[in-house]
Amino acid sequence: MFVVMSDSHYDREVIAAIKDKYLSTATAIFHCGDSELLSSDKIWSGIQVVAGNCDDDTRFPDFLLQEVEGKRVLLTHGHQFNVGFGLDRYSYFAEEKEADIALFGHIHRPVVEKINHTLYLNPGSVAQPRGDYQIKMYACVEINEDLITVSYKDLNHQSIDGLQFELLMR
Ligand SMILES: [Mn+2]
Repeated sequence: MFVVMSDSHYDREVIAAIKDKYLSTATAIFHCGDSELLSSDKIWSGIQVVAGNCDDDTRFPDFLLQEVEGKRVLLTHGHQFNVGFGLDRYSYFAEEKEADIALFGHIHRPVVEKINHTLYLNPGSVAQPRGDYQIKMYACVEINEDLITVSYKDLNHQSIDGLQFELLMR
């Protein structure tokens, strides 16, 4: 199981709380950018993080590609691919990188969408939710060979109704 959060926008405590809960059990913890913290902050030890459009610190990477539980996981904020207008541009990049799972943030809304052989996942925002779900949230991803389970959680770590997904990836 790995954990994905995004768009914490200065809320350092929420990152610390999620990290404390999962650091010893998760295979990875991802943050999709717009933390507005420094890249040198100790909070990032044990967390993979990328640059968001609101991050002033230019030392965050624009994207990361990491193998987790046998899957190629791509991490980026998404603003550079205009994800607010759909996943077309991001999907070109993700397919070029041969990503199995492509994470992104920026829109502050939960998204789970399979396009071709790649799963696109936005964990929502842990600080400033927008859209239909006005809930601060993050996502837990479980991999069982071809079956991927995505469970969105609120900040009490409870599963959110309507935001539980099982996807068969082939
Ligand atoms: Mn943001």
